[in-house]
Amino acid sequence: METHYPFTLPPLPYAYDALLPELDERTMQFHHDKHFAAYVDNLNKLLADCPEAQSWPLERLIQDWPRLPEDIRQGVRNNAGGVYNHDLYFNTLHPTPVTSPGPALQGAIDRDFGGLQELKAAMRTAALGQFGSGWAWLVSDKNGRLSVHKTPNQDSPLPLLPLLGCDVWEHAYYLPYQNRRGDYFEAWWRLIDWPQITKRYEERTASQTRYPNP
Ligand code: MN3
Repeated sequence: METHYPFTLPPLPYAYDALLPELDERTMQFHHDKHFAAYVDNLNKLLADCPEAQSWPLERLIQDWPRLPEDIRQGVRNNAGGVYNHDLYFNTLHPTPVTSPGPALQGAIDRDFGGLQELKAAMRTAALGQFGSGWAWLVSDKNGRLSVHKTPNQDSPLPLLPLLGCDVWEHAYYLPYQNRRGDYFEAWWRLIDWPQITKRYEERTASQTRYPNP
């Protein structure tokens, strides 16, 4: 992912049918090629006439959108969030996932939740409890302490670092699961790329210089 404008759509890191049977090819095509692509295109259009924000990293756009001109503020909030969230979402799923975190992350999960099944229960509560469109998140603070959150729309938990995000917009699951968000959550959980999440966590705890540090 580019660090600033102009943003381009990263390719899906696996085949469209690679996540079957949990997520089908058509869902992945629409989710990546239409929804994710639209967030990238819309963000670029909004920033095209705003030179002062073209050098801003994506993470700054997500956090400092209230400083932008009023006519693009809400659009940047929605679409910068959409770009960041979907980049994370597709990169934290895997066709043949390793189902357990590495030692550093597992230790933090045990400390902060009591275990992986307790983390899963907290994520499920957040995912199913988000009214309407939004996300459930596993995040790390700057000291490596973990917590679970939910956000509406494409809002981000930044500056808390998102390690893992469950997209609960209907476009993420409606074709295969219709109204059964809980079934989608269980399928999504089976696809989590724990080595990738562990790497993200270790980078976070190794370096506390990430912008902007809470
Ligand atoms: Mn989505």
